Amino acid sequence: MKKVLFLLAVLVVTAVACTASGGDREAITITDPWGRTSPKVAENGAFYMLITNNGDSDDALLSAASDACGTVELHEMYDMGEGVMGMRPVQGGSIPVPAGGSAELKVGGLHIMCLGKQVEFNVGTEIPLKLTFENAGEMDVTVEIRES
Ligand SMILES: [Cu+2]
Repeated sequence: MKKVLFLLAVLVVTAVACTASGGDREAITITDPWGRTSPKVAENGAFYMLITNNGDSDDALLSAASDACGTVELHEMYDMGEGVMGMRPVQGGSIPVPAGGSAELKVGGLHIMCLGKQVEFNVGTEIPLKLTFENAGEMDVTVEIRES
């Protein structure tokens, strides 16, 4: 019995070591990826999430892709003047995620734009989304569609 426990302990330590030595890939964590419901007639939708960088080097979200969208763009909201808000592709083409910091994609701010929706965005719909980071590489997340 003691030997079995020892083996288990070794396995656990090995698993933890592997996770920790993965370099920048594990430095990025995605929290609560979600999007709002929208009817079929709405051509576009937006995705929101918190991107956290626990690593030692700056990273940036370069692009995103999904089979549920014709095209995916990284957008920001901006003041078009006279209190009217518009949106446009982010300046510089990427969203910076500084080392030890985060980027918050939220309603009224930065967002991932799904242009040419291929599916209905209903409550509970799960949208597969591939994120590409400068350092962390590609990450697959599932966006949950809900009311807010
Ligand atoms: Cu947009």
